[in-house]
Amino acid sequence: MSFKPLWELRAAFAKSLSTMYGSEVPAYNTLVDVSTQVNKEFLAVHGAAAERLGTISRVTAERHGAIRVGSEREMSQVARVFAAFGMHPVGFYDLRDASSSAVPVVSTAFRPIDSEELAKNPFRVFTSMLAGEDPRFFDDELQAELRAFLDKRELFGQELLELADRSASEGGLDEESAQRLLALATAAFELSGEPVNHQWYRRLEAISAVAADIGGVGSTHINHLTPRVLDIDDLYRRMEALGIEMIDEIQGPPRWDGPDVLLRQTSFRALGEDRMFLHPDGSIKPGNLRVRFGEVEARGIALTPAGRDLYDRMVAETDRRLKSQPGAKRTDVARGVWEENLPRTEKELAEQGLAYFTFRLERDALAATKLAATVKLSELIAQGIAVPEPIVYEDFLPRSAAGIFQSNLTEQGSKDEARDGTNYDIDRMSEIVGNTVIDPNVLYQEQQDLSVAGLARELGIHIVSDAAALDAAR
Ligand code: OOG
Ligand code: NI
Repeated sequence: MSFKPLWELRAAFAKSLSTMYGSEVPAYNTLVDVSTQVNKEFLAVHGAAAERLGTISRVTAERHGAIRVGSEREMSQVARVFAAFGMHPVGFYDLRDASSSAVPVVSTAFRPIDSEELAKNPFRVFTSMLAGEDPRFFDDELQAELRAFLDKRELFGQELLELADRSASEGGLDEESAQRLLALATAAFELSGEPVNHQWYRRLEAISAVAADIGGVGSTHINHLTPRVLDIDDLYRRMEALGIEMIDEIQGPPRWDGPDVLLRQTSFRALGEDRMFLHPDGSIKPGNLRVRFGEVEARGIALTPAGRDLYDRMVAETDRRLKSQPGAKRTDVARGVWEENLPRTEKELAEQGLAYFTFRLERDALAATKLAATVKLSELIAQGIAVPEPIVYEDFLPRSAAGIFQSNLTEQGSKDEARDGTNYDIDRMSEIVGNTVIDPNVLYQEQQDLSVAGLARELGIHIVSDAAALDAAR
């Protein structure tokens, strides 16, 4: 019987969720069709340059999903499910303070971590956990009720968890077990038809719609599944032309004529969906909930911590200018800030250590130079000997994530700012998940270092970073 390795399981899982989500949220299919069309045309116009941040086959199949769970127990279980597909926790996001509305969650993303696995299929799931003990949102009484409600429900059955553990430890599954794993895992993320307890849901909703979506129902569900596009501005226009109302703007960096960095995202608002509600008098009546939406994204180059600092400063500068220019469009203001501050070429980004790259040796440039035994990476780049090839950003942005949550809320909810929040950080999240939550920068840096080491071998020299050269000179 044929054996399915993790990456094949992961690709099949993304596909199976996509089919399921498309049947539940038909506008998602439109989004995927338009994305595919945009990518095809972009490739036709730009040729090989279109594939600098991933091959067209990777990009076409590329999705990220988002789910929300209620408790530490559920978080540790979902981690086991994702491990079955070679998806590991990367990055920590605290959305509680990243938004003006009440978004009481802390998050990580499960994704493949090495470059070959990412190239085969990069499926990732942004996974949020309700911060149910945070007193700014939930008083003692509600905390206890939430705990009791969440302790009783079972999101992932024993058979699913056992199959998942086997897949993770054996690096895949036989065909028959693989089919079973896929069916059970997909079903675990389907919207449940079970009636929603009206009183309980609305009580949580008064505090936070996100809390109600997570803790007000008996199961979890994928709340969006995001395709990747090569030209998000083009996609945005086409969706609006089709009469699908998009949120006001594209989040993240503005469009400009320099390199695309990090992540740009936009979405259409959650659509009203019919759901059945159980009322206190025992009657079951139809109602309507808005929880699931459609998001799309364009990915750029991963930034180093120095590049990320610059990015954060540019965002702050954009905010500052917007305050003094009411009525101006954020993206226009941001473009001006970008043009003043961000290098316009990949080569400069690499030379200044602002973004992550792998490097290709350009032998022609070598002929003109005599290299010393130890050379700074930035010099090799400047001389055109090390040609930078971008490493794509595989992660998320807290501000955009908060914006995505927020754009789908009708009510602000409530938050008691006078109280101290529960402490969560990447280490605490690792304990909860039951595995180390990896710092994404460590992964990008490793990929870059490996490439630089290969280059050094080819050239028979030592290559040092600018920081290391500075240290040595001291
Ligand atoms: C997750 C929102 C974050 C993104 O792309 O930033 C996210 C959620 O709505 O549960 O998916
Ligand atoms: Ni998303």
